[in-house]
Amino acid sequence: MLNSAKPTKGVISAEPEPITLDWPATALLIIDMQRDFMEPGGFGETLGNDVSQLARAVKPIGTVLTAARDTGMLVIHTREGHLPDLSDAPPAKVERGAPSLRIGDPGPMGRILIRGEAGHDIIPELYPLDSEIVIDKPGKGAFYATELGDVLGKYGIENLLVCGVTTEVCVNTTVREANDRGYRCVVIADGCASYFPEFHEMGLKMIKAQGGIFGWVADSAAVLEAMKVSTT
Ligand code: C5J
Repeated sequence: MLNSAKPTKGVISAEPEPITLDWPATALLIIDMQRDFMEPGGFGETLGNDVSQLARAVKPIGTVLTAARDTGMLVIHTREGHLPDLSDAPPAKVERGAPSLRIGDPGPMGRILIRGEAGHDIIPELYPLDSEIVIDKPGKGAFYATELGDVLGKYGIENLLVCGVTTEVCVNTTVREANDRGYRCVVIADGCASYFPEFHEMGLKMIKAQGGIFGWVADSAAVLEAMKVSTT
């Protein structure tokens, strides 16, 4: 093609500093926007959390997801959960604490945090298209015991726009894993949320501190702006 109208690069106004991304080498990675974390009766609530704290991330993620779909960016969704026989769930995880229901117990949305159950599914507002990739992960990090690294390699991805829940748990763990593997991670601040607002703030600060020790942090508006006005 002689003159593609599609911008290939964009500068995101991020912290600790702006970052230029090559769009064909960038994927949107949406972490664990599952009913089990977002809705009453799921895993998050069994741990004693106020799940309404997470709702604020849905709209910003939706705007970036729409832009990613419009521009043909690779979109990857993750889901935390376990096989029905719990063979991939370490006892140290299942037996921990004193939740109202444990992983694998029957709950109002099916068995808690089990693949294939209603609670394990992604919320309707952000439901993956058939063409999008869904990575099932047994851990907090999206690279541990998954095919994510292979998928990113296959598509030539070097940069990740990361959002989802929760900021300090699965988002942070995944960003740390990705950073060690050489990916540039831009975390979408308002596209992440925590049951603990102070952990959300600190989780973002930990990523962007020390010159961006784990990555960059930007609002969804800055990401959208870069996708729109990027240089060719
Ligand atoms: C948690 C997650 N919080 N997706 N999982 O257990 O952050």
